[in-house]
Amino acid sequence: MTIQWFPGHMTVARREAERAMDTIDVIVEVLDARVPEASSNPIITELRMHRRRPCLKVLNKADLADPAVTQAWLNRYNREPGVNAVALSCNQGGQAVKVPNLCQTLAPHRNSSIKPLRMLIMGVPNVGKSTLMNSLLKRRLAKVGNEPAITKVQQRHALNDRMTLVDSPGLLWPKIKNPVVGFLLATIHSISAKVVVDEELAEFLADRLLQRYPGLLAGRYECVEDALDGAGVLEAIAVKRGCLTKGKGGGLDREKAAKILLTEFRNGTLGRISLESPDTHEDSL
Ligand SMILES: Nc1nc2c(ncn2[C@@H]2O[C@H](COP(=O)(O)OP(=O)(O)O)[C@@H](O)[C@H]2O)c(=O)[nH]1
Ligand SMILES: [Mg+2]
Repeated sequence: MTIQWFPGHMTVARREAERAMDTIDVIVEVLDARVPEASSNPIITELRMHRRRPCLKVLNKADLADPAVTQAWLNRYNREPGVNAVALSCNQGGQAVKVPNLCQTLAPHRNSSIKPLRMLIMGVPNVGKSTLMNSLLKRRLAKVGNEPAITKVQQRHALNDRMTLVDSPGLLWPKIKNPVVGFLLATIHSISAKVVVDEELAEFLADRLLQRYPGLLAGRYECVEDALDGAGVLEAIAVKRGCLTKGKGGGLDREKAAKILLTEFRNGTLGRISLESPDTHEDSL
């Protein structure tokens, strides 16, 4: 699977991001803590390196990720020059308030009303950029939704008299060559369901879960002994949850089972799960 697309607003978003970087001091790159590397957009890295902008990596949705793995990612990112990393759940009361101070340490010279600290929020779709923005501004400005690409315009807001924030639309890169990265992005709903088939995606997820968290699968779906691969896991879910296709002698409804697995992963019902670790991650190019 090579995911290739050129939706107009993504191209525009890249150009706008490039321009926005000229007039900001720190990039706040929002990542999904369950897949921090797959949700790192190589275009953002390229643009910030080129413009020499420091970066705060926010590993968001940390409530859904495996805490030990998240810590390993933080250690790794905090070793990179010009980078700070923090794990957060932006949707939980007040956690986001740490963000401006962490940005300030990356650009200590920008701390007055004449030279305010200018922060730019970036990231792929659905990682929680609008949620972070709203939490910092303590009001509902940006639309929040568990669907890709809801934010479409760039907006600048004053946080206080020494700090400003710019929101930017979800930015993906035009050609995702590594199929695993494509699947990981679809798993966190960064790529829309129209591009990837649920059944194929759920099978990929089940395979990964068998490798990384077999105990969670066994506990929830009682499926480890007879399910040795992803397809087997989906069948076991279909049996356990009574997913049957309509009609005479109805067979197992694998699509319904796929949706159950995806939903229970995405909303955390299955447990706290990280789909990649610093020593096993995929190359996002
Ligand atoms: N569990 C969890 N969900 C979150 C968190 N932050 C955001 N979300 C949810 O993730 C979805 C996408 O958030 P949104 O802010 O619209 O993402 P954006 O596309 O990057 O702007 C929404 O359903 C949010 O409620 C978090 O820290 N934990
Ligand atoms: Mg948004």
